[in-house]
Amino acid sequence: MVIWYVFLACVLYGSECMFPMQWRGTWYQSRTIIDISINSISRKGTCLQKDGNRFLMLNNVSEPCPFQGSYTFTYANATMTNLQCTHPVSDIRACADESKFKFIFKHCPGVPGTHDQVLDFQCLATWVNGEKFMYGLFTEPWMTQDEYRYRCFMHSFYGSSGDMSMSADATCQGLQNPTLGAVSMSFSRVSWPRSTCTFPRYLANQNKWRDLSGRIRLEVESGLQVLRLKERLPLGTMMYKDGSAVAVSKLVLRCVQSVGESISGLIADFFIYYTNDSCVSGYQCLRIIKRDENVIELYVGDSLNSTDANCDSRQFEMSTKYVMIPDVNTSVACSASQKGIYQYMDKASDCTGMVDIGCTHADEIVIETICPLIKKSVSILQCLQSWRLDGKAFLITQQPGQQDSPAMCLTLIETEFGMEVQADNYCEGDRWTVKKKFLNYLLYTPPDGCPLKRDIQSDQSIESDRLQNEGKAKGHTGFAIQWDANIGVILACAMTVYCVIVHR
Ligand SMILES: *[C@@H]1O[C@H](CO)[C@@H](O)[C@H](O)[C@H]1NC(C)=O
Ligand SMILES: *[C@@H]1O[C@H](CO)[C@@H](O)[C@H](O)[C@H]1NC(C)=O
Ligand SMILES: *[C@@H]1O[C@H](CO)[C@@H](O)[C@H](O)[C@H]1NC(C)=O
Ligand SMILES: *[C@@H]1O[C@H](CO)[C@@H](O)[C@H](O)[C@H]1NC(C)=O
Ligand SMILES: CC(=O)N[C@H]1CO[C@H](CO)[C@@H](O)[C@@H]1O
Repeated sequence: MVIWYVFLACVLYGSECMFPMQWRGTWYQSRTIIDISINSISRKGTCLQKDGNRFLMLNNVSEPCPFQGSYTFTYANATMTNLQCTHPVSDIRACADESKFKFIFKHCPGVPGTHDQVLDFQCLATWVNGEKFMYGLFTEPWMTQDEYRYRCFMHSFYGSSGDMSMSADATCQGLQNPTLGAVSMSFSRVSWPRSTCTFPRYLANQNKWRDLSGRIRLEVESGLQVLRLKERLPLGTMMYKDGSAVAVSKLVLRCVQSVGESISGLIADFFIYYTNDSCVSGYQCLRIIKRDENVIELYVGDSLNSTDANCDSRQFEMSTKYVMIPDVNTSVACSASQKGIYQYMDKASDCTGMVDIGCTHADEIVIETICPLIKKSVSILQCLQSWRLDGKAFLITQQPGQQDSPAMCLTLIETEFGMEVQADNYCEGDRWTVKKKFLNYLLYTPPDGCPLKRDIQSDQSIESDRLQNEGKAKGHTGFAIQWDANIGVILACAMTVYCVIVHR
């Protein structure tokens, strides 16, 4: 994950990092413009170290740390004394993001140079040059000067213990071996809780999953004992070389114990050990519901103040819910719903129009909207998943050609008035708890399937003429619309529904 533009020496010698005067300015390089300032090059990063004519460039993008997990450690601050700070012991806490951890240094009474301090650390590079090195920065906001933030480490981890020495400044000078540096630390690993379970096998049918917002990714580690929820950085913040967005771990979930009865294999509850983005670890409950082969719901419960594997429904009342689908770039036929061209009424506005499900393209829904004041608009949705459950059809849809964009879940329910269509983010269109609905339509009459040959242009004008000429709205508690004989007379009570436009 590192992009080092390194013309570099592995062992670094400190010197002021400035580019030669004749380099500075704006340059034209293979059809792009690059700016070179006193110490940075656009698109490459900031100069960290200079060694003769070689420059070590730092880019924001980080690298997994060479050791993972949580440790306790004792340390000596050689700038002050050779005494070890052993009581109390200090800690290294794991964070969800493998490129970060948290140092918790403790003050030992009577040992000079020891202080209570909590320091977040980020690994930027690792290399081997005889000894193993790690380079990174303390990300505490109050540390403003780079000389204090950047440090070099020499480390040696073996089994459940290890040694690491830290440099006195931002260079790697003065590190002699993993037990001899300005600060030297001696580690003991804190093991993860013992696991007696694996997550459901179908999670591994897909390499990666995404949620409907498009921001959250789920990665399943081989062995099915660890799940990683990653959040995609806002577009443009950081990109990999291939142009895909960078996602950072927000939450790591380790299976500890399977709990409760699995209802027909569709609902599974787990007692898990989590590590979150604030480098806090603890226990919580996780419910995984399989809605379809390629559609799962995750309910992540609150942190538990207990190590008892007790996950009843109460643990999920306040939980965070994610609907996940495979993170792939393919669409499916919108087959859960009957194909056809339907007339519709928008229950949240005065707009009406036509919905073409699967006629133009099997994997597409085309919505043509006519509103009193605005001229006709057409929107296209592509089906990513399509399934039926309890007589309802569910379609997860997205605008075509935008893989990372938010997806909507359409719920289609047959009623005596027609087919209710609602859209939301959680496939809860059939539940009363839904707060945000993106659309709420009533579709009329079973269609005659798809026309054999559909000329969209002429169809559009015929349909829109008919809507304008023959559609008559009458007042009723809500309102009722009378259509021509082909369609039949259908009454619809409009409910009070509000429509929230997708934000973010
Ligand atoms: C080591 O001692 C120096 C001088 O007191 C102090 O500035 C530094 O923070 C100490 N290092 C650690 C890791 O406590
Ligand atoms: C991590 O978990 C702790 C304990 O539950 C919580 O207080 C904290 O807000 C969590 N951090 C994040 C970023 O979710
Ligand atoms: C959590 O557990 C600790 C130790 O048993 C107890 O002291 C604390 O009061 C508990 N906190 C809550 C919110 O239950
Ligand atoms: C996804 O599919 C679209 C259209 O087929 C294509 O243009 C795009 O490059 C694909 N994206 C990825 C990441 O494969
Ligand atoms: C601050 C900085 O140098 N950011 C760069 C990190 O790397 C990406 C990809 O190479 C660049 O696009 C950023 O400008």
